[in-house]
Amino acid sequence: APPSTPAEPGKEKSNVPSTAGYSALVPVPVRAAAAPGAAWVLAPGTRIHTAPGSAEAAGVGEFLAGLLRRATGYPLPVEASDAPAGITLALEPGALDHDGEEGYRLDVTAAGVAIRAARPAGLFFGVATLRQLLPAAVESAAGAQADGWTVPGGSVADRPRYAYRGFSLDLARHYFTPAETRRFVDHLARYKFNTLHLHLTDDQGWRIAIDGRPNLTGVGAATQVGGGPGGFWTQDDYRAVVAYAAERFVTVVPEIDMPGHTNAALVAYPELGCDGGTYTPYTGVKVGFSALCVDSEKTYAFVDEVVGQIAALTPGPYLHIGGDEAHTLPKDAYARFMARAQSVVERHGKRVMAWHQLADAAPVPGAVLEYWNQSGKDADRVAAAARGGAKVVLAPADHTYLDMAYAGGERLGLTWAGTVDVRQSYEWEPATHLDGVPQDAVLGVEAALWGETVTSVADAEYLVFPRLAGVAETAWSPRDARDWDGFRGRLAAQAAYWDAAGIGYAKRL
Ligand code: TNX
Repeated sequence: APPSTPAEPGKEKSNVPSTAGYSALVPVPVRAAAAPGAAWVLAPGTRIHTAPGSAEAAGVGEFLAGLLRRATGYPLPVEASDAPAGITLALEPGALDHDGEEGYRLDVTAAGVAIRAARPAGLFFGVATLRQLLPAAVESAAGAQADGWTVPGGSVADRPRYAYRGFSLDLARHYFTPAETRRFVDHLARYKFNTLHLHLTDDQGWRIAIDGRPNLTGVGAATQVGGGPGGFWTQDDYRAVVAYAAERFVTVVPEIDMPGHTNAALVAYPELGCDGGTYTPYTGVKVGFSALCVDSEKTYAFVDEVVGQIAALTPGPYLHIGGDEAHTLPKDAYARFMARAQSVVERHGKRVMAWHQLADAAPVPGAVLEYWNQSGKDADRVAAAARGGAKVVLAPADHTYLDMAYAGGERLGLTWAGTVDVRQSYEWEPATHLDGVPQDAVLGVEAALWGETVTSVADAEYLVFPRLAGVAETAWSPRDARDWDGFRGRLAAQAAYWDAAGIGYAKRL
């Protein structure tokens, strides 16, 4: 097969493979090697065979078929079968257990494409790799390319470095619909993320319906930054997003931010505050001014109702209770609240996740702290909590806050943690980022898109791409395989896929 070359403008319809190739995969795999001379061609008669007896493997097969049918127009039947076919998705528990829950093997020979894994999640991540070995038109709608669906020969052996690979979307500052949110799930699926953190509530809006609390959505959802109409999800909307994410091996972590960041809830139910009921909708971008009344039982009845319903809607293990920037509360009041809120989460069967300020209270055993500050600030507090058994997800604002502007003087993005260009978002090391945090306490990495300046999907994609790809590699790839010069080249090869998918991205490297 010809060596992989980037797509040339105007050449999209040629038969020359324009895949990123084995040396341009993002995130860079543990091992990948091209087999020069070998190649396989996806053809109108190609079949997809999936591990017999596994509904999940069949689901991965249908996901792949859906994507390929859309681009090629081929029928691509999915059949439960062990027989080698065009594309095989095989489960080999036992033999491949050492690849872990999410690892996979991919082999492309003239006979076909074989993806093998111990678990269905591994098959899905193998499919993500296959997408990057196909011509970029695989990401586009029907009719984009009639033929020439060549996959270069070679093999990949791969598994993630970190178990938690997340992206956080802020629906509260500017509302995103379920359909818009699903589009971000699609982006996560391209880059082997496995967690979608939804910031569902904040001062500017409450975005999820809670039975028995109609004002949360009737009043609390009707605002957003800048004064727009806001919006909210019904519980069915939320369930549908959770299911859509699950089909892509993405777990939803819902966040109900408290005791601060609660102005929208206070406007809806003023009795949740201590100030006797004078709250007005907030559409600015300040933080830290609101708080629930921490010594009122009404507050804990509310927390129990909300956490109980969100827990029941959420199959994933974590429930994020925020806990950031409750600047109006004395430290002991904050700690009292967080102790009770954590016990509510546990009573409803979920594991506590919170921003790293929880380190100032008493994290329950097994709690996950999400570190967000810049330049290692607060490392000592997080390290103490981690030594006490807390786990840590790293979302350092000066690297993985995708709402930080790329550079000075831009319309989009904040700059409180400085500007974050593509290199800055990529070049940092999770294992040693926070002094004193044991390496085995680091559960993973998260990119966060806060919504203060983000008014549309186009705004969001501009901030997210290309930086999301770098966060993906930070979270997935082996430490030794990562380097900026290599990443730059791999990243450049992704642009053709984003163009084909209609993703608006910032043209920066
Ligand atoms: C800080 S970091 C916040 C958010 C803002 C964000 C903007 C953290 C836990 N809280 O409320 O939206 O900065 O970058």
